[in-house]
Amino acid sequence: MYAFLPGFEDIQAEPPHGVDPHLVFFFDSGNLERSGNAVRKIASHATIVNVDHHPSNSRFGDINLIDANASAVGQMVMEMLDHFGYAITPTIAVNLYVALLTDTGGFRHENTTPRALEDAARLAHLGADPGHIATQVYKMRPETTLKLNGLALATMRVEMEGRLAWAKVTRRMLKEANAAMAESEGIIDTLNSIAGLELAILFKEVSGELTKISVRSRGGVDAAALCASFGGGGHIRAAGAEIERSMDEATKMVLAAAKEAILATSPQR
Ligand SMILES: [Mn+2]
Repeated sequence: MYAFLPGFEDIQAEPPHGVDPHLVFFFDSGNLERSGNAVRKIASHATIVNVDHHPSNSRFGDINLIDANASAVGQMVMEMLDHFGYAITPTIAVNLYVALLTDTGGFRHENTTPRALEDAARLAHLGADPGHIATQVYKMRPETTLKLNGLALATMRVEMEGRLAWAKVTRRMLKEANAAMAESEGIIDTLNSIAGLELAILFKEVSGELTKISVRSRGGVDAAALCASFGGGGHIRAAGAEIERSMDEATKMVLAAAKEAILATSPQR
């Protein structure tokens, strides 16, 4: 999906062999775990710079730059480039624009602030093409993704008089749709488009003992707090967690906690 980004081919999942970095930057990572396997290869003598906008950031760096008011970490990178006097080239502008576009849900989430739109306009002036980028980001889905969406949405349940909606993605569905789990990314936002909804939850069956959840809140529930009670985190409106339980067990636990959280807030309508 993001292979069109200039420089994408230079990204490596792990540091090259024999390289012992003394300075490591983390971007948009609320905790060390979220950064994957490569983290284990970073020696303890390395200086870690943690650049993030998640309020729940665990401040794992030696230097922590946390701006919860930034809509995207890309904006913080923009500020850093300005501060240190680096020019924003068209290549950089495209990458930063995509950061802003995707972290604001296509300029639709609550974090679509005047500053986000101003930064986006500046990046458009500097060489990012909004129409072209939107096509690359939002209109390049393989058929398998839509097939998986259809299978998952068929499991949708709406409860609590329309306040809560949830659905599942199982390994069986992945097989049937010939899709990868990463293709389930947009399903939670489709759930979250139901009129009057307060909380949307998607359960993803990674294995028999591991279930991932994605949560979106438009009501009084703090999605990050709900996910934190299952070892996860994120933003108030969008959060997630990885739960070392089967799909059935995780579904029961999370739905019970979600209903309790919804009842603890006053109805939105
Ligand atoms: Mn982000």
